[in-house]
Amino acid sequence: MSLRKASDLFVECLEAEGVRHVFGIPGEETLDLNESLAESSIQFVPVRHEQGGAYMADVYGRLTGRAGVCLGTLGPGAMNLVTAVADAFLDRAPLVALTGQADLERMHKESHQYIDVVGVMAPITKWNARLSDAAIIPEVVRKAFKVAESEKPGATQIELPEDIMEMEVEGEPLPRRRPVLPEPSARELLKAADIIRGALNPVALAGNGVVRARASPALREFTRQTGIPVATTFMGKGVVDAADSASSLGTVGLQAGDYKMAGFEQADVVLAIGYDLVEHAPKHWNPGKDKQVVCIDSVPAEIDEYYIPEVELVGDIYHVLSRLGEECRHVPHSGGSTHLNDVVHSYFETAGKDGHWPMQPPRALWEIRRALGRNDILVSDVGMHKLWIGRMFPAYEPNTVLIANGLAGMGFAIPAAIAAKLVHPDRKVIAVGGDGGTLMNFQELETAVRLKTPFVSVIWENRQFGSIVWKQDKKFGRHFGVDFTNPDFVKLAEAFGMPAWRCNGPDDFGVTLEKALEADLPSLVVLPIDYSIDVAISEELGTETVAT
Ligand SMILES: Cc1ncc(C[n+]2csc(CCOP(=O)(O)OP(=O)(O)O)c2C)c(N)n1
Repeated sequence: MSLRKASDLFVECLEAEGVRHVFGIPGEETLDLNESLAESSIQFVPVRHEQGGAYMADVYGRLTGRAGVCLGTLGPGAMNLVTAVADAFLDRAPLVALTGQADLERMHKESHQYIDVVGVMAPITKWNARLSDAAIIPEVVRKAFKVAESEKPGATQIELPEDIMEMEVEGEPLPRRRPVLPEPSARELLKAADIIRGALNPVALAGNGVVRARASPALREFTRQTGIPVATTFMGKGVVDAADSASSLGTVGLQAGDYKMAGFEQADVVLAIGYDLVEHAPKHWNPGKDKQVVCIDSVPAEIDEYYIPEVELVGDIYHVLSRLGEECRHVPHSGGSTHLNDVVHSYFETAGKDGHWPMQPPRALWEIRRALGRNDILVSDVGMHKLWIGRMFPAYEPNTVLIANGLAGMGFAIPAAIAAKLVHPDRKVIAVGGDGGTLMNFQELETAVRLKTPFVSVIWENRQFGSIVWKQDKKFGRHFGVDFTNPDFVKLAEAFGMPAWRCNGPDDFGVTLEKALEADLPSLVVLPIDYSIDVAISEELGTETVAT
């Protein structure tokens, strides 16, 4: 073991974890770390706001299953990370946040830029720690990655005091090991199979856990074997093929009415598979607390009075579904209703001919679907457009529609699209945002141009915080504090060195998208949007119960 600088050993530990990128902004207190990164195999990606870097790490983690890494300096840099670290925490994305810190000897007193960052981050991370001694670097790094990547994944944070990082130390990285998962006993499995075989109207609700476990093939096989159809949450989109109407009941989670229309009201047994309650509470689909719930997940179920499983099959979701499918070959009944899918798809399928201008969401989604292949990626920001995408956009494969549905913070889409393109350079990527959320992290378009990650940022422009207008109008019959003006987005994008277009009529959008997707640079398309039909579709489908 050779003596070297602590920051060098720290970076060696990151390399041993397979880290390829660190997204962030350096500071005076992270000088040694950045110097060590400069000599490493890791690409340091300077971003334009730490929040953007943390969202990139978050989505890198979602798509690869390996923790994405972001960096902020002490005080202000760390504070700028907070929103996106919280997003990774609630959306179960593996992420390791690195933050600089003052020397140990000035932390006990009033001191320039000193904030108790470990204290601030504690409630939004699964685990975090100060590197209080250079000798613990290998353990702390291994633990940060192990905890972030183990089910249910999420954010961890390591604080790096400046004086520790410049010390001399001996040590070696600890070896990586695959996270361990338990396995349900044969008794539990038979109990679940008995409940499912005895059900008159069984349905399945599949969430993000299926995506994380790469268990979509096992779920599709299970559905084929048993005939039990699947509704997905917003983050579960694509785990069953939306075009396979026999197995797919559509995407639920906008409102309680969605579940009724997908057949949950009649269901006596619900299989909750990789379902995270953070997306939409179980009281929306089990209001009478009368369903028998079979929970298939990677950790024991959360406590909720509307969610008391009869049996919990805890383990690797892929493996559990395969075993359960074997036990459930002869399920006499299957439940579910195609009504939700029928209503939503009838809007979608006729939308290609819709000539409204400004464009209404179904036509916009129809054009995007047409422009993308089945493995290409649509990223949604947060707002009214997310509700439309979540419910109406057909997804055929997991991780092809990226939605932040736990914390649901605006500003997600542009940095997320950059990370998606870094992970999948061969796929087309479109990011849809409102004119509110897009401007929150617009600055990362400079990062995208610099990295040459070509994706298309589509702004649905209505000069309002659309989803808040919608809710205020419903609750109070008027809206307030939600109107704004916009910069000329085309000129703004051009100033970033990107091609950009504004659509001036309904037939412009499809043609412009095709052109934009051909570009080898990031590009931007402004689409004037008209949200007025949303009320009609909501009335038909019931009252909304989601917070955007
Ligand atoms: C960071 C953050 N701030 C506030 C909110 C609350 N919020 C949810 S949607 C929304 C409005 C979104 O407006 P816009 O981005 O223009 O999209 P639209 O609803 O018009 O599609 C707001 C303010 C949030 N989710 N995240």
